[in-house]
Amino acid sequence: MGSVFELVENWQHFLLPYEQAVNELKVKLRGMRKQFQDQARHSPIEFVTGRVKPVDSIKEKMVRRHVSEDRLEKDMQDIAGVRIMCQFVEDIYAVVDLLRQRTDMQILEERDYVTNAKPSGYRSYHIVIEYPLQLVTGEKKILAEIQVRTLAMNFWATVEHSLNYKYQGEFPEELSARLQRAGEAAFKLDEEMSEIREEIKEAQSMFSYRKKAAWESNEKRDQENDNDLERPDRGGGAQ
Ligand code: 0O2
Ligand code: 0O2
Repeated sequence: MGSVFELVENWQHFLLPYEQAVNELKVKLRGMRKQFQDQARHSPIEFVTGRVKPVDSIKEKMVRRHVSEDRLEKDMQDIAGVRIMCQFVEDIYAVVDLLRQRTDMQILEERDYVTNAKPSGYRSYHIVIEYPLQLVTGEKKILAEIQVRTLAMNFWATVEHSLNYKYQGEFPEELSARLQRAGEAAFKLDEEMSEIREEIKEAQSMFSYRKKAAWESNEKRDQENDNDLERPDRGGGAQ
């Protein structure tokens, strides 16, 4: 087995397929949102982000999890990571169902930290997929992790992640208890929002219908103006 430092020389080469996978997945998942919007339906996907794990984080996790270089592709499931943010807890499960139906990826594992929060207070739904990439050298299947969470869960996780960075995971007890309470409060907010979600969804679909109608009428007006300018008696047409 080569050392981590031998692999470092080739990080760029090693990570290239992961970059492609993250980009492709972002396009596909954002496309799902567009399709819902196009049909003036509530989208269970609010927004999508993604990243390739930074090399330093990969190296740190290799040491912490005793992952050898030759097992890296198989044992580190989140080198390619995509995150889907949703408005409501119910949307998380709708997204998971949509992902289960796809034929361009295969779900290998699911971890429901939405119902079963981690001891830290962390909530999210994790899915590990095998994703086939078309490379010039042929097909290559790689692992990727999709995290699905509400906006409130994302807010909590983002803040906790920064604090974790500051304290290197060694939180003072008081802070840790506060974070757990904040996690519970965020989940309470999600539950409250779920209670009124039908009303919110109805309002949003009225709003998006009006936006679409206004956009279409602007398009039509622009088209008519363009046609007018093309007419010779209006100074347009071939000169
Ligand atoms: P740090 O240190 O985490 O702040 P776009 O142009 O919108 O297509 P872009 O600008 O490349 O995409 O970034 P995007 O998709 O908005 O997401 C980048 C940031 O989101 C990363 O920040 C991560 O924090 C976070 N992120 C998104 N998805 C994941 C994921 O699946 N797992 C993890 N761990 N983080 C994710 P940085 O740049 O890495 O910096
Ligand atoms: P990053 O790129 O900094 O986000 P492990 O990684 O060993 O903890 P495992 O089994 O590989 O665990 O995967 P798990 O627990 O399903 O998911 C790990 C990822 O979930 C983390 O990635 C975080 O993105 C997120 N996560 C899990 N627990 C917490 C938590 O308590 N707080 C926050 N903010 N995020 C959490 P990494 O490896 O930390 O990398």
